[in-house]
Amino acid sequence: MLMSFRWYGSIDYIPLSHIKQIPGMRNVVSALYSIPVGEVWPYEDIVEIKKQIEEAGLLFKTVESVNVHEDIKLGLPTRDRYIENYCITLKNLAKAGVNVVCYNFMPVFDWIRTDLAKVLPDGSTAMSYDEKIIRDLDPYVLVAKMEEGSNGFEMPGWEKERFSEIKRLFELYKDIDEEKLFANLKYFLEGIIPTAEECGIKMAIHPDDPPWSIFGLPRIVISRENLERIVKVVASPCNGLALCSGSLGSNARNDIVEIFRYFAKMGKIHFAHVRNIKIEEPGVFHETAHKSDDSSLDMFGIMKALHETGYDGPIRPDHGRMIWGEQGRPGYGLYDRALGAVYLSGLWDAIERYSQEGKNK
Ligand SMILES: [Mn+2]
Repeated sequence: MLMSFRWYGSIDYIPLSHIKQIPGMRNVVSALYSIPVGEVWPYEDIVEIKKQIEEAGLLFKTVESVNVHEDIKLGLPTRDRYIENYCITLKNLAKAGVNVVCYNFMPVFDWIRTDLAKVLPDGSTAMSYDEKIIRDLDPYVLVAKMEEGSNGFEMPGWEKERFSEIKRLFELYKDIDEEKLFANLKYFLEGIIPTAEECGIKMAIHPDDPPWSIFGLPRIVISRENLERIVKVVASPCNGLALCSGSLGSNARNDIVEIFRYFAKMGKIHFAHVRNIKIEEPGVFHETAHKSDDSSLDMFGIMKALHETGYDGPIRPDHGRMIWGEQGRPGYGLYDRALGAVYLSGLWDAIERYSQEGKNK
């Protein structure tokens, strides 16, 4: 496995030199954050970020994410132009040595939390989600609340200037159900996978977070059945998953260890996000340390499933808590994610060593 760390480029307050000091850290996961969704990522800009990363002694093999333009998810006639741009971006990334590209297919919103700094018993803070807060909320009331700026809602990528666009998108999605969204994903994959094959990029779709419909918007990357349908709809070694334990695992019906084992065996895991969460009740969960004895997910089981199937792709700790007084981007501080990386590496080393000794007996 290739231990990796997400870095937000030059806008990230965490220097690459600190990331390099995390034991076992080899690869940086990043993106060109200043390019508007749908536009081509210029080769020169990709090379520039790669240069920074390599000068810090790290690799740049993994991109998260090349976001998918809303017109593609909506199936609008303008989608062909955006798919064309997406293919050019893939070619530019491949030319710069990137070989895994993560993306998601969530309508309107990326991941959502209802509290960015829930205080845990040990005094650390973590992001949490409570379906009860979202469930009865009219999207228009939500937008008004966000405009007020008076609550802890996190809608990544939605600056105030763009709130009017949310209203427009909700109108457009009125006619899009799960099947239509799936058909639009299929169209997208048929458009980009031949290019991915040609230039040697493994595409990795990230599960929806949380993995269920919100505000009446369809969500499809939510369960083992749906993941299987997605990897089979366009049969190609380049059509795979960014399997994320914390996202899929917030629905207790998703047996995470089993899902990791199943898709690892199929060779469909192109990128692994491994983190823990604690489900308090259905629809209510918070993020935790990666090693958490009272959490809901079996980290050892996940790592063992990856090891057993010879997983050699990128893996990263995912959201961390805020600890030791660190102030920063919720979920993306340095300290707890560094602890997470080392914990995952420790599990991996132990599994590796144990399996070697077993073979030598
Ligand atoms: Mn994730």
